Amino acid sequence: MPEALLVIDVQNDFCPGGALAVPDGDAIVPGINALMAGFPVVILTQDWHPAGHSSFASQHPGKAPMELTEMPYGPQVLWPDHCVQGSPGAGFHPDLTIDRADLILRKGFNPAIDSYSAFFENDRTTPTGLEGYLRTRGIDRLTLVGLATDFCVNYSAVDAARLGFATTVRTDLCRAIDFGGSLAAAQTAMQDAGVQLAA
Ligand code: VGL
Ligand code: ZN
Repeated sequence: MPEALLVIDVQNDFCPGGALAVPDGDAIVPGINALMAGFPVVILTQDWHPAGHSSFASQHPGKAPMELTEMPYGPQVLWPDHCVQGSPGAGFHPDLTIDRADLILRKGFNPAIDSYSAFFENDRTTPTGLEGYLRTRGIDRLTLVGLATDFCVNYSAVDAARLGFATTVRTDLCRAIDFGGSLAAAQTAMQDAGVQLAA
């Protein structure tokens, strides 16, 4: 059965100079491009928020970016405005090879719910459709790379493993935001879910 490479959120806003820059986020692009050559299926994800998204601190008076708030679906980190639909920051890093992608999956478009995972929104129940796409194509193994290790890569990998996909994260081709212990927590969560961490 084929294996897919899932490239998470390699977008301008998560790279140096972007609105939610991940340190060294652009350093992984050449390695990801090279890795694509070995996979029969390549899927890209794109964080894709409407302006005024509920995960933006700007929508919560008195709150600053990186503070926590309580949403109907649970705790939510509040972010700087980022990856607004159609903005340059939402675009893929210009050096990322996007032509190899069979599918570009957008997520985070629901104004009321964030979506770190490529499989489920942050209510942990609303599906994005990716599971059905993979299963109907007969894909049962996934390798994940991209940004950020501790948020969208972590949530996507944990969901993938829980759904029964044999899941590997190439940590050398990921970079983390890493605040408040988020990277260590993500590593534990991925290991506990049975995700293979490889470098
Ligand atoms: C991400 C925070 C907010 C990510 C997306 O791609 O890891 N992090 N939106
Ligand atoms: Zn986002």
